[in-house]
Amino acid sequence: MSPAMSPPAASERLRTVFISDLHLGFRGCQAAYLLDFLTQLKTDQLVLVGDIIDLWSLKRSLYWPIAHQAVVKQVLKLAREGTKVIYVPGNHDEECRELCGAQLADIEIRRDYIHETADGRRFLVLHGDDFDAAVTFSAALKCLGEWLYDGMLLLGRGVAALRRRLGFGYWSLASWVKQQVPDARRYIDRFERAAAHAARKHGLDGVICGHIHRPGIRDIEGIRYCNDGDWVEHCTALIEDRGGALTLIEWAARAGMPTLPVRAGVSPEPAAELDSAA
Ligand SMILES: [Mn+2]
Repeated sequence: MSPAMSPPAASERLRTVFISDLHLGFRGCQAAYLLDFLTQLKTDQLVLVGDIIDLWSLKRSLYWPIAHQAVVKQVLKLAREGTKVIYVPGNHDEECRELCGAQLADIEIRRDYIHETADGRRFLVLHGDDFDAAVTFSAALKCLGEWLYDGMLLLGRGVAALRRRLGFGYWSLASWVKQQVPDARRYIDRFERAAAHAARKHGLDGVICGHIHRPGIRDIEGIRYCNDGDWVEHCTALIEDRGGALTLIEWAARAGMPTLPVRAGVSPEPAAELDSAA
């Protein structure tokens, strides 16, 4: 884990936590890590940045194990106990966008919103599928990508189990493969630039999003780009401390669980990702 990702002390109450791409209802969701994270979480605000419940996957096949239900219950418990919870639906849960503006069980549902940090910086917060149009790929490639991605996640689980048995750290096959694909690198770079551009257009200091399953914080022509990652491959959250500093934490490493080669923190390099399952 790089110094940029060092989490604050466990006793410190955070100001804001951003998580996205939980994909509850999808087999790839790392619900055990997620539940562990949410159970220990102490924060004034929790922002759910989309793809929380994977309705696409649930429509294909109903999958709702007890661990996924426990995650939902824990979020509701946090809301009940005083954490301000804001839910910004993504594309996999876009049906929930019809509820934007509503308040359900202490959870505020928003299409997007502007977050002001403790040190006065203003960030556009949205899931990120809004930028898909700016990074067009053919439908065929998208379809193939999605199919490969699902397969890779399953294969990756086998590899991960083997690595655990051999005493190696957690490692994402899907994430590694995607980094090797030049097209995916170009895709992510275009996505990040489109996101930064949207923030600039609104006269803001930065953007906070998810969607591409690629955690990272970087500056793009003076705009702070933050991606909180996902809970399918990376198990990451973007956190704001009491002073307004934004950092990424990788929960698998924090929890003392085997770690993965995350290239997070401030990364000067464009990252790699297919948007298929994003
Ligand atoms: Mn998405």
